[in-house]
Amino acid sequence: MSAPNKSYDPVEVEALKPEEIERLRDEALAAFAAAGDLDALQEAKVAHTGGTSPLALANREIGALPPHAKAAAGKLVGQARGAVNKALAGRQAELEAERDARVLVEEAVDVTLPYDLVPPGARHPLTTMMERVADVFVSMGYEIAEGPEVEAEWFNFDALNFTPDHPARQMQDTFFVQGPEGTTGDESGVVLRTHTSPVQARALLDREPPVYVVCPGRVYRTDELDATHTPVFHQIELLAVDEGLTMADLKGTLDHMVRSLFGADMKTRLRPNYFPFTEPSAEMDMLCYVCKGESVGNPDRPCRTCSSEGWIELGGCGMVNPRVLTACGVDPEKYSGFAFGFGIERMLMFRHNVEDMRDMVEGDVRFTRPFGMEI
Ligand code: FA5
Repeated sequence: MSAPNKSYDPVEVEALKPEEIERLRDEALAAFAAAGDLDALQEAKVAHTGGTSPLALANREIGALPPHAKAAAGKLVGQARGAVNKALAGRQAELEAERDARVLVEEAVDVTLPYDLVPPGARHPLTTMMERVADVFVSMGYEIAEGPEVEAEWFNFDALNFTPDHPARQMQDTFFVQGPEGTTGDESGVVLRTHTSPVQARALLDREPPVYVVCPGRVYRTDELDATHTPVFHQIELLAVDEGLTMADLKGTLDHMVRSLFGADMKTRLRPNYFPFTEPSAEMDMLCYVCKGESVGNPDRPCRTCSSEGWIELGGCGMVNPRVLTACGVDPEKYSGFAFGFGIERMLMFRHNVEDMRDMVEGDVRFTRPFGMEI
């Protein structure tokens, strides 16, 4: 700001002389007109209307004038600043309109162009689910083991301690593969495997203990296709055989699996059951991952996922029956093992609220698309 204005005359203040104010105004108008784009206009705006611009500084000089001189000086500077702001707004509008018109041309989409009519494929959610489960065990050091879907009856039943008259062997449960001409279906000794457990026997015959394998695969049963059953479905089997394994190792492994797949606060429980190839055997349930058990006895908070039971049945498990170890050439005095197996369709149903298992086999992309395009 200038020194005190002794003559009290704004004309004597250099910055407030009318010709100086006009010059500053014209300079600003010329700068705005010359700005070729919005960035250049922004620079000109700061230079000519900012807090340290010459016109702003001139405006501050008014404060030092005596009262009678302030009005005329204020009018002079105010008119100049008004003209500058008006020119700035006008140029801003012009440049924005130019930019919008340019973007419309540059970014135009030709909606008449042909598009890719065949969308890229993705793996079926059952496959990704099965791999996700297998990955949990691979990361713990387990090896993937596979076996044939057309399986010898010996591996599917005998090696697993199914007695010759076990009901599961009957034609109403098992698909028998046609034998040589003149034999009945169930005399061929060949079946479509009814579970992934025969891979247990194959893995033990192929390897020396310790054995840690996970066996994902397709299995077959003579079940009717309905909302909760399909004649062709998927299971995942786990087998560990080593010295000193106990039910505690089985329980810890199951807990680790459900925590990895459903969250850190998950757990499992075991209920007594019977399988010929495990002794003792158990049915394994996992805590309902939706209500975490809070729906039990709580009518205000019903849970559709577990029908308010708090637990979801997952599959079967147990300690490998010593008879199975013996049939596969493993010394049951030295080694013990645990195994478990469960259905992937069932896991997909409750993990993603799928109400009807038939949707998984009908091949309608409206079912698979919400699962994403995982390749
Ligand atoms: C077995 O198959 C045993 N092998 C599991 C096992 C492995 C027990 C290792 C002990 C040790 P189960 O018959 O209960 O058990 O079948 C296991 C799972 O397969 C069931 O829990 C269910 O989820 C699924 N499942 C059975 N039948 C069908 C079907 N028709 N459609 C879809 N899933 C099915």
